[in-house]
Amino acid sequence: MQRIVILTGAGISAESGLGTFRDKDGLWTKYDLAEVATPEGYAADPDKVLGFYNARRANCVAAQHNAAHEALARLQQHLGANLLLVTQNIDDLHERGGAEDVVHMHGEILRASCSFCAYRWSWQGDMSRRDTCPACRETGGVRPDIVWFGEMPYQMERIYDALQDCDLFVAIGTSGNVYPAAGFVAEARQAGAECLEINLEPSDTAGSFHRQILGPATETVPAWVDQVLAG
Ligand code: BJW
Repeated sequence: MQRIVILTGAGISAESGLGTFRDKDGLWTKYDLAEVATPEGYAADPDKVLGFYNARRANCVAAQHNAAHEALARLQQHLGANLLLVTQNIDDLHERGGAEDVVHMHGEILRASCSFCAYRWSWQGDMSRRDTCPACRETGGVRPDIVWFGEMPYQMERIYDALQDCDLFVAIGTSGNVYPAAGFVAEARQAGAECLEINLEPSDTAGSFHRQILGPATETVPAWVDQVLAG
């Protein structure tokens, strides 16, 4: 059975109504990423950052997973440990679509972390500076469990191990702007994997892939999964 690593980005959740970052109406055209997605931005104005993620959390809860999330869950059920599903997305739409083991390399909006003791736990509803960490009991250090610019993404060792060992690397709905995720295609290719990009349009790293499937994820991903499952 072939070993596959799949990396997803904001494009897979776009048709669920969750905005992307760098498209025409993307989040980074409305917000300054240095203000809302860096530890320095959080230190300068925690209320602004918590408010930004409170709104994102509410949007995420209201969104529905789509046919692309469901198709990848179907593939995971078939391939089991031979598929590593890595997402840059902080939403839980892969899980709601039926996926069970998802690597959230940029964290999760439905989790919190403590700036003082690094404890991480599940979180529902709005977050404020008055919240207390259940582990160290300190108040004022609770933040969304999100990987901001300048912070180390989660589970990098597991991801790089899988990239070294896969037959096929597939990037879905990501623009290839943010590292280290943007470098995964080069890692996988160097290790001998076939590299496939599935996106609305060619990404910034399109030239590093062997081939592309272009179109909306809700159409292209289920069709591609059907092809893989048909052998
Ligand atoms: C569709 C579609 C449809 C639309 N169907 N497709 C200089 C050089 C190299 C690196 C650096 C550098 N300076 C700084 C860095 C490092 C920095 C970085 O990469 N900066 C860049 C801006 C250059 N990276 C970091 O700081 C990271 N940490 C790090 O590097 O640690 C050190 C390290 C060293 C060595 C090894 C490992 C680590 C941390 C990055 C954290 C990113 N955080 C964010 C925000 C937090 C989460 C949140 O608020 O939601 O994560 S940024 C934002 O971008 C978010 C996303 O996960 C991430 C990627 O975006 P994505 O998913 O690609 O979305 P878009 O909008 O860009 O693209 C959408 C795509 O979908 C498009 O292509 C559309 O066409 C497509 N699409 N509709 C199919 N219907």
